[in-house]
This record gives sequence, C-alpha cells and structure tokens, in this order.
Amino acid sequence: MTSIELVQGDITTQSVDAIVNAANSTLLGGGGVDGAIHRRGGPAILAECKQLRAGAYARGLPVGEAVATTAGDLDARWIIHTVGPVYSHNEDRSALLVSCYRESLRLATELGATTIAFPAISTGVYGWPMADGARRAVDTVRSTLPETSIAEVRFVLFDQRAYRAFETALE
Ligand code: AR6
Repeated sequence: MTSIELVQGDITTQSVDAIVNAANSTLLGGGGVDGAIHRRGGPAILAECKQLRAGAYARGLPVGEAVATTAGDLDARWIIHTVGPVYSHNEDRSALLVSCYRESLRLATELGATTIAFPAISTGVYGWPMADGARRAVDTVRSTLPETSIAEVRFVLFDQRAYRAFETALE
C-alpha cells in the first residue's frame, strides 16, 4: 500500500528517507526551499553539491533532472535536488515539471528510499501557478508510484493556499 499525505509546514522539519529540494541548476543554493535546506542542513550538503559541480555536473543540473546528496543535519538520509522549470506564458514547460517529480521518485527508488517529502516545485520563485502545479504534482506522483519502492509520499506545503490547492488536486 502506498499513501499520499499532505502536511502544511516547513519541509526541513520532516522525518523521511528523502527530502526533495526545489533547487536551481547551479546546485549552489538560493532562496525558498533551497535556502531553508542548506541553512538547516548545514555545510555538508553544499560541500557535496560543490563536488558534483566539480565532477559529473560541471555544467550544472539540467531542468527536470534529479541528483542526490547527504541530508547533512536534517532528519533524512538524502536530499534529492531537482530543478523545476521557470513558468512561461508563451511556452508549455509542463513536461519538465512532471519530469522533476518522476525523476525524483526514480532516484529515490534507486537509493532504496521508502518515504519521501516533496515541496510544491516551481510554485515559488519560479512562478508556476499553484493550482496547476499541484495538479501536475499529484497526477505525476499517482501515476509513477506503482513503479517505485515508495510507501509514502508527503507533500509539504508552506501555506494554507498551497495546502488547499493540493487538497483539491487530490480529490
Ligand atoms: N518548506 C516547504 N515549502 C516551502 C518552504 C519550506 N521551508 N519555503 C518555501 N516553500 P521555491 P521554486 C514553498 O521558491 O519556485 C530558489 O532560490 C514556496 O512557498 O522554494 O522551484 C532556488 O535556488 C513555494 O510554494 O522554489 C531556485 O533558484 C514552493 O515551496 C528557485 O528558488 C517552491 O518555492 C526555485 O524556485
């Protein structure tokens, strides 16, 4: 049995195997979820991100892809960094947003994770409309879950508006 849970709060306080970070291609930190994860997770996460940039990801992590590091001081085993698309009014980038969720779940399965927490990727700094972002997140997780090792997916929504959007998407 798998379950999809909704929680309103800060993703950095969650106890799960994998916490997904709404990162940017540089992997070197930023605001929002990314800033909070590096702040609370401590310097070990950034150190590993820098190693990735010095090796396989010299040109950065492409949009829609995912990569894992230690979770540092957070109550998780891994951070899965994924880069959402910046919302565009004249180009449909939704396949990239879907890819973030799918690739994160695939990587989590490869790592052996059974619980994972997602933020609402791209719906902050990257400007994706919340209702649409929520629907794509829920639909993608639902359709991908059977191919994974994951028993619980937790969407951690920062405010009530985001929580309600995911609630509606789940119905
Ligand atoms: N816990 C859970 N959700 C949060 C938290 C938190 N601690 N903080 C913000 N949110 P964003 P993006 C919500 O901007 O849109 C960074 O600078 C927030 O309200 O974190 O993918 C990166 O480095 C919103 O609904 O990610 C990139 O440059 C959602 O999480 C860029 O932002 C995502 O907001 C990525 O932008």
